Amino acid sequence: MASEKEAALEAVPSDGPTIFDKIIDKKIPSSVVYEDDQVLAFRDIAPQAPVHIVIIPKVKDGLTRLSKAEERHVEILGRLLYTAKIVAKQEGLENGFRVVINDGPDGCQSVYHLHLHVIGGRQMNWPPG
Ligand code: TR5
Repeated sequence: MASEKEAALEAVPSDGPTIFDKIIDKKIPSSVVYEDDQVLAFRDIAPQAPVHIVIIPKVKDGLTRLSKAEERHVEILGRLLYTAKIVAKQEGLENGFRVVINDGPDGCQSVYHLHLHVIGGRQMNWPPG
């Protein structure tokens, strides 16, 4: 199986359905940590830290990637970021955490359904790779 980095390098930007649609529809299992009518947060299948959660909008509405965001997306973008705070608190990340959005090939994005990564539970490094 390809590593996540390899998957990202091979991923072709697309507007079509992704694996996240199946996770939203519960057609494939995921470890959900938070859900409301607009967003879903679940544990990353290939965690990069003790805590690694992916937060997605339930309705993609053209938001394949951050660079496709338009004015109409402002509310859901705020909701996603606020959910990062909720999830980090739930996970006990009082000492801090990192929020990441990978955009496009250069950003190492592998799934073309906008998502935030909440990563924590260990000391992060800077700059990122
Ligand atoms: O590389 P980007 O930023 O696009 O992030 C996509 C993330 O989705 C990666 O960190 C993957 O590890 C994660 N991912 C991929 C799959 C998956 C998942 N997280 C939870 N469950 C998953 N399933 C069931 N299938 C995946 N292909």
